[in-house]
Amino acid sequence: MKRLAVIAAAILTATALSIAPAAAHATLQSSNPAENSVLDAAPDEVTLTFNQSVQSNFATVTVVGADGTQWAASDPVVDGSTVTVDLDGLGAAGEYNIGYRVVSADGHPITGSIPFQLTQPSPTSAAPTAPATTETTPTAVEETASGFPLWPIGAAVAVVGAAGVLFALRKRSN
Ligand SMILES: [Cu+2]
Repeated sequence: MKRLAVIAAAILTATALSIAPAAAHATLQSSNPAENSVLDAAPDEVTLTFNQSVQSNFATVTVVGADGTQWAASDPVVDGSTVTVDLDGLGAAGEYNIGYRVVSADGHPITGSIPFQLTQPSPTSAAPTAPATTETTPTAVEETASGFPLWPIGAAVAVVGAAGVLFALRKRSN
């Protein structure tokens, strides 16, 4: 009877060990932005947190807008159980989707998607954010509100003025 108990224990242990790897692959625990979250500004980065370390290679993370534009601004960085990708702003307000594929420590690929919403259009760093400088002043001077260019009038005034000066100088030298 004692031998039977030992065999039974051995079988149970073997069964438990053979099941364990199948249950051991990583699963997504949380993310930032969170699934179905509603944001009024683009985050600086997207972070995915798994319940265990994932392999540092083979990770892909995409951040895609409703029009298919890709917004991830870096390769994913794997640090143990977290995977991070930079964002350089987002686009129009609307639906976005974080897609990920990582390989867990047991070799199984883990894929998923995390939708979230942006309520305000996001300026990217490529958009001009600097305050207006004197560079924009000539445009403001040369054009009326309707966009009619005033520079020909300015040029005509300058030509007439120069002619007047030349005439005056010539008259004085005579
Ligand atoms: Cu697995």
